[in-house]
Amino acid sequence: MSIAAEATTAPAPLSLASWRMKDFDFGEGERTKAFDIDLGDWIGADAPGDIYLALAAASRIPDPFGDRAEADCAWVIDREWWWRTEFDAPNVRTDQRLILTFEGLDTFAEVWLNGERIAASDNMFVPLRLDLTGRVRAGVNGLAVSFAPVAKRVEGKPALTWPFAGDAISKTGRNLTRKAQFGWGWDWGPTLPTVGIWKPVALKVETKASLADVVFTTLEISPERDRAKLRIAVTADAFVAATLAAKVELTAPGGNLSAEQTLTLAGGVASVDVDLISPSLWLTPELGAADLYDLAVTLEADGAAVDARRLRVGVRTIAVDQSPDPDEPGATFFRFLLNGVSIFARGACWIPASSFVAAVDEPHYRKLLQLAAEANMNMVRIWGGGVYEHDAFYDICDELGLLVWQDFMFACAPYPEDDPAFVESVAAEVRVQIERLRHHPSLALWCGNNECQVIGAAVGARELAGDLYYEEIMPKLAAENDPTTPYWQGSPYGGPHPNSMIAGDVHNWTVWHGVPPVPVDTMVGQFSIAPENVAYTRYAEDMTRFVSEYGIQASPVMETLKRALPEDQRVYGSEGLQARIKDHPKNKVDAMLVTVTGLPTDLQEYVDFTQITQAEGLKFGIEHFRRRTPHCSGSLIWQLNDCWPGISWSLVDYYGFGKASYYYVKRAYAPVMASFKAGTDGAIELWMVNDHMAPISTRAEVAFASFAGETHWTKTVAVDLGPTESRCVWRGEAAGGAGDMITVRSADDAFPANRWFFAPIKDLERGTVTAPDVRFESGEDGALIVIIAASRPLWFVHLLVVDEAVRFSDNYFDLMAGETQRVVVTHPSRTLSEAHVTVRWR
Ligand code: BMA
Repeated sequence: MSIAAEATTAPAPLSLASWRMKDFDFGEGERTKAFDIDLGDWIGADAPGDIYLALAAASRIPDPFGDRAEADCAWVIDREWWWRTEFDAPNVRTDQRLILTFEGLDTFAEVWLNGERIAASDNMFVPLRLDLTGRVRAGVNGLAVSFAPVAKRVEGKPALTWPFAGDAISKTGRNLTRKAQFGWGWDWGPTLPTVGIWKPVALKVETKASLADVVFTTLEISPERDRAKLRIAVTADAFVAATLAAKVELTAPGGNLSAEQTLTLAGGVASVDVDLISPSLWLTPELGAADLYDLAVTLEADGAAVDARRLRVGVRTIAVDQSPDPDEPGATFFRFLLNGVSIFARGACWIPASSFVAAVDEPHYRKLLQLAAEANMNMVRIWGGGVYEHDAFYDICDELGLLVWQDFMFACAPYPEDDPAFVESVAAEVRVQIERLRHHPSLALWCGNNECQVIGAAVGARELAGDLYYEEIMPKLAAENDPTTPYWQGSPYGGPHPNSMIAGDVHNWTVWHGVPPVPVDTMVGQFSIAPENVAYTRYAEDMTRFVSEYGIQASPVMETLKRALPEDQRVYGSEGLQARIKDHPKNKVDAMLVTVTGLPTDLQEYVDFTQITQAEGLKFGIEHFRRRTPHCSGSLIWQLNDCWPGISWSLVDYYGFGKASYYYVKRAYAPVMASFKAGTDGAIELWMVNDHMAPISTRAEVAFASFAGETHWTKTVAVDLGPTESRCVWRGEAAGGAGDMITVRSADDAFPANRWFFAPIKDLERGTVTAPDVRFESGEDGALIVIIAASRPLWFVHLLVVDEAVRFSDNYFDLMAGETQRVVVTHPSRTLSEAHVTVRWR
């Protein structure tokens, strides 16, 4: 997405995709008949679309992501907005009806047809379906949607807040609205609460009946995985008496028809069970291919086709094993079983990919999710403060074999339980989202919320306002509408305390925020961020079952700062830079940096030092959590992406540039991974983990060397690992100092190289750093090969290209003395040359 600064010229003709909009004082729109007045000074807006983007395109506001523009946009949310368009009335026979569907209105909306108010909506996550049969007039019809200022709609409602000073919820009342919560500002995002028609609008003439629902379920997969039992259920909504049938066709990945049947619908419903022999299973990448079947359902009324739906579905079962862990008495597992196989979830948390959620399109999703898959991830968690993503998100996850942990959209707040309309609205939202998403094979878990229970416990709330949803409404609706997908009450949740390490999932914010998992006896807002409390080495104390959040903030690459900041603000400590840091205090990162790199003195050092600390810290954490397989069965990093060009915990920035951490994580998430761990009494241990379903046999070459280029000793270790096994494969003595390192590499490319330093980065004794020899060659299909040869060990070697579409076969790596690395640099459409690439190291 890009924001055009110049005003649009001739406005596009009005249609359900192309509207005009204008703002009014609250109530003024109706008084002045906004649905009828001249459109002369109204500005163009797309549906689905966003008010801020339309305003920026018409030069009414600056680019909202530009330097400190957030404040200039603050007026938008307090205005009443009207959107208008026109449509031609289609012909509607007596056995037909005319249905207008708004997939999503954000948020307090009223719909007007030819000047008459016909409907209202107050939950951006619930579609509005209107039957316009008999209500339209011949010829052109005027359609308008008005959006009231959110503050006017929460005015007078009792505030619901956490009992601690500095609580920002009461001020915004965000928790009294069913609207994306992050819009009111988060500790990684600006305050830009959206308004408008954020999802598609469609007008459809239906004949006799329509398909209300198609449900696809994998009921069972045999232990040998050679048979599967499926159920396909169809519900139709008939509005005239007719004989209904549904033609169901299931096509296997190779194109063969696996099942074909015509079902008679009695009372509008029918279902069929299908037994598949030798099914192509849907698997995560380390287990196999994410095979998809094509399900086509055609609804027939009195023998004629009247409606159709196509779904891409996967044959797979998903469950969460919470049985007792025999090796850690008192603890229970929290591990996903995919087709009965226990997997380690390697992934990250997802936040909306733009503050303007309407504008996130398929290519934007694909870019980010592809990056996640390329970083060896098999799960993403959609965090509860954003939105239920557009369909394309889940389609791409289905294709890539990425499991989705789906939070319901509740985050870090109490939610009203005593307002019947609110309760009803939540129930409708939960039902509709379950119905929309349940057929996706990527869907792994429904989760009640983000951090409501844990913050409630931390602030001593005796009864959590919101439990009605997490404990009653959501589990009931999930069991009724999607019984084969597991439900979990919150993230984190489980055990004697919501953030208990002996059960369920944990958010580890010891590192960064200074709040240890259990027991959480620190009040929110009184975090202890002394360097020794937040050091990333404290991940080693975490004996969690499944860590669903942990992270460290870092600056994006310099190119991103250049795009976001005017030249005079590209200075370490500038106001412009500070405005991109949303966590408090603004220098929180310093406590992380002092023990790792020391504090920066300029912007380039700020970029490098924060990126180094994030990368080293996440590597340390991932290695620890994966060594604990199966006692720990998941690592979801906070956070994969960004909603604007800011400074956050993301691995990939708003534009799509990976930080150093992205490449470190990619290596640490390799399905087969080798890591070192300090043993007791000066010993060092080499651990290996295998996430594949098949055993592996390989050789690990271990070397104890110095930065001066000396090799103290080398050793080859033969390694045999079973499926999903983690084990110490070698233990030895390596009394290294600040000038030494121990390295491991695979003799047969079975796992990425790794190393262990014996001192913090800032204390390493590396002697003189000698520049590498860099050569360029052209590779296949326009690729550029960069050959980097080091005569002395080099660290943090990285390649930069000022284009976020560029991919590197590896980046931000180390080189040993005498080592040469060939990096393949590719671009989807450009041929790259030497002039595009900068090579840096430290
Ligand atoms: C967790 C998340 C987010 C937050 C992040 C960093 O609490 O759930 O709410 O942005 O940590 O503080």
